[in-house]
Amino acid sequence: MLAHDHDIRSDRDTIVALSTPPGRGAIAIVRLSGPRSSAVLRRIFHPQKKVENFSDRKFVFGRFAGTDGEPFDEGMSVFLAGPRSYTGEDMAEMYCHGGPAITQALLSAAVDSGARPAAPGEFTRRAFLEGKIDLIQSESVADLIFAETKRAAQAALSQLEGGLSEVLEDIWEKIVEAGAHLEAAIDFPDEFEPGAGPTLTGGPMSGAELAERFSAIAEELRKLEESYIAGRILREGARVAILGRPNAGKSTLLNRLLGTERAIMSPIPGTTRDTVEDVCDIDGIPVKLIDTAGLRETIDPIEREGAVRARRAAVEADLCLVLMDASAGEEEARWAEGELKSLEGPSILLANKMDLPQAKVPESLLDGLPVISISALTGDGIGSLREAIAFRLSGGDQENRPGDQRLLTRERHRKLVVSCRQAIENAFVMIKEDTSPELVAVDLNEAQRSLAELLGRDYGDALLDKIFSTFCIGK
Ligand SMILES: Nc1nc2c(ncn2[C@@H]2O[C@H](COP(=O)(O)OP(=O)(O)OP(=O)(O)O)[C@@H](O)[C@H]2O)c(=O)[nH]1
Ligand SMILES: [Mg+2]
Repeated sequence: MLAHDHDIRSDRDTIVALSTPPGRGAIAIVRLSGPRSSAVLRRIFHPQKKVENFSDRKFVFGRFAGTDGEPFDEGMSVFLAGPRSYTGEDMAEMYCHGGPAITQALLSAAVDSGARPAAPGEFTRRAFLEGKIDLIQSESVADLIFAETKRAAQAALSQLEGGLSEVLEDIWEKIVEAGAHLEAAIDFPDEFEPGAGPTLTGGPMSGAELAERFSAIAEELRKLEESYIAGRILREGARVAILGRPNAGKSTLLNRLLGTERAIMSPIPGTTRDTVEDVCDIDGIPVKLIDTAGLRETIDPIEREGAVRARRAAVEADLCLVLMDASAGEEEARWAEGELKSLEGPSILLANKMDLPQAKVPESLLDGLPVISISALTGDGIGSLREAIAFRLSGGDQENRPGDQRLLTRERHRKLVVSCRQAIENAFVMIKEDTSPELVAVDLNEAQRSLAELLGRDYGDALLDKIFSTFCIGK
């Protein structure tokens, strides 16, 4: 089904929802969208000064009343005529006092006047169906609301403003252009030479030129794919586990990074027995830090279970901080080295307790492995550690900041970019092997189909249900 192939507007319900959080607050906002917005508004809102019609975008002061005419609150209302509104339809916003009894009465009054309660994300779904925003932009509305840090919000905002969509539209155009050249080859097979065939700018491309185009497009798609790790981490947050032997200072480091005394610290080895987690903001990235039990050979069943949990935390982490006590001598350093090598995912080696006079990072270790020297106790080196964590979690790529507009942030995006890239790569191979243009065109169509789904030019109700069900009601 294509987005704009039928008029979905005429027979639409008018929907109503509380757009601010439930509970008590100074003000609550109830929104209406749909063809009867103005009629519903006029039934339940009575302006202090008589206004014939609510003029577009003009705030009016008055009283809210039920269909029985009994007022129950006073406040402001504004009418927003479509298509220049969020949903593209006629809308109204009512600003009442933020108490549950009032908002409930207002919602009931709206329903009694012909509106129906909105489903989660239904306002944004309408904005999408009206062609105000594409699917990626719709998703970014939810990302903005759920953003845990300012940087995550900035990345979502840039997607809402069309940053990622523009990149994808540009790739779409390139595929369409290549397709047109291919069509020319299909229509005029004997003239599949540069300069011949129908009027394409510069004439149809040769097979070699097309192959070059395909490889450039595939490269662009691959870069986008790589951005997914950083994008996902920004949207969902990263898991960072702290690993080390007992007494290395893991809990002290956790507390230092969090800025609170979250975990118990003590000179007794084996203090932490279970994992302890909390969230902090590291250079704009939402990071869940996980303190773990010290790793050592033991017969104590509780400590063993602690170690199992520490290992699990390491496997599930996006980044591991391997902490060694730099004052504990060579053996500790050898342990850290072995640990680091056995970890499969990204990791950072830390030498702790550098404030102690006997602390030393063995030279042999420095040769091969980068190590950051810190004191979890005094806070020395913590700034560099935060930078290193942020750098690793951004995929080592600081280029796109602060907008991060080219980041893929959802698995849905990644999957479709991968299938688009694979189709383009197939096309590349086929053209290199002189396969008939008709077959190459099949792959180009496939590539276009993936992008169409990504941008929401091609969608099914199930896809929309899945995306918008995660939204708040009233958005
Ligand atoms: N001098 C110094 N002492 C530290 C530093 N970091 C931690 N300590 C001390 O080392 C001891 C152990 O610290 P914890 O943070 O409890 O160590 P841990 O790694 O969590 O230990 P377990 O939970 O037993 O595995 C405490 O007495 C801390 O005060 C540091 O940077 N310098
Ligand atoms: Mg501990």
